[in-house]
Amino acid sequence: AAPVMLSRFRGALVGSVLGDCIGGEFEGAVDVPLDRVLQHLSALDDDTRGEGILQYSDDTAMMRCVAESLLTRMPFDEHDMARRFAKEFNFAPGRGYGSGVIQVLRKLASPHLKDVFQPAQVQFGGRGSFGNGGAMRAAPFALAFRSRADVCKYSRLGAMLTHSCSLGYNGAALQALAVHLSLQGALALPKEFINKLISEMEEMEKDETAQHDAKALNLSEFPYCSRLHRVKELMDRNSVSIEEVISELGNGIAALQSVPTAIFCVLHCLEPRAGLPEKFRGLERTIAYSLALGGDTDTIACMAGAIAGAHYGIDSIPQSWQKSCEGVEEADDLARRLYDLYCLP
Ligand code: 8NA
Ligand code: MG
Ligand code: MG
Repeated sequence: AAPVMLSRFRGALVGSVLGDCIGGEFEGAVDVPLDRVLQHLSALDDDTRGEGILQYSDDTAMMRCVAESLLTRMPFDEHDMARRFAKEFNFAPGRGYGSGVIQVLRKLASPHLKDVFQPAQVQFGGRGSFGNGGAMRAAPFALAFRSRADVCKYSRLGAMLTHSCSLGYNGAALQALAVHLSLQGALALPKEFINKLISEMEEMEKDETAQHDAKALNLSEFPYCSRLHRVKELMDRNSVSIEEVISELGNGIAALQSVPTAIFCVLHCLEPRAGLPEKFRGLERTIAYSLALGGDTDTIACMAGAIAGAHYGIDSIPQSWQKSCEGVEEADDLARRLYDLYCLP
């Protein structure tokens, strides 16, 4: 039976945290043999392992700020969200933030700052960041709003607090939309799921700024749409190698090289896959597969974990995995509170 909506909400935020915590092991690794991934995952089942729980990184730290801000200041309060990002960074600066975003977070801490979008706009010579930091924290927007238009609008604004390049904030909107559609059961029809994302991104990428940024970065005219078309092509193929996924879609810290990749991981793992244990259910397969791609593994697994968690629900996530990761209970609580908000008339 399909999971009920509350289970999907909880699965989305818990799945996101698990991807971050479990994926942290391989962040930045060029080559991650599947054996090592499976070893890492089977250690989660071992109660006697002495390593303690896996810590979350910037991905979860900022996702929690987004959720808390949405819960207290619906629909969106940029000052409140910016303040939470700055406060969290000041409280725990060592969570693996990108080198650029640290400068923005320091400026956001200033009580004299009037325009909270300004620090992000001066990044990278005024071009703004195209990193995946807006997308990695976007899942709560998918839970907070009922309409796709609102999910898009507010996830983009939320990302713009640190990522003013359209590749950065449009990547956040793509991730939020993928989680949103998944919550509604849209992954039952994978082709329609990807087609819907393509048509949403066509609208977004028609925008003058998006066209300008794509040109300035030497990308194709509709960068996300063309990646999503590649996702669709890879979906149609019987066998796809890890190397092909990396070269066609990427595994890097840019949103363009990681959000479509995370979406592909979810779609590819809807069915059992050779090399992955038969006992693995969908979310376990998705996270395992995301790690095997290497690169920005915590963030790709975090984004794929949110989309997959929204599809399979909380009950599909092994208890041993949940117990092994820092911040799972808090994420679960945030998801329940967002669900309560969603149920209000
Ligand atoms: P960000 O905004 O600092 O962007 C990350 C990086 O992307 C920057 O430091 C730059 O190198 C590059 N970049 C972004 N925009 C531009 C641009 N317009 N021109 C040139 N270079 C650019 O941080 P973020 O929040 O987007 O973070 C992205 C990822 O990096 C996250 O996964 C986060 O965890 C972080 N990170 C990655 C690693 C790793 O080894 N892969 C390590 C630590 C942190
Ligand atoms: Mg991280
Ligand atoms: Mg990362």
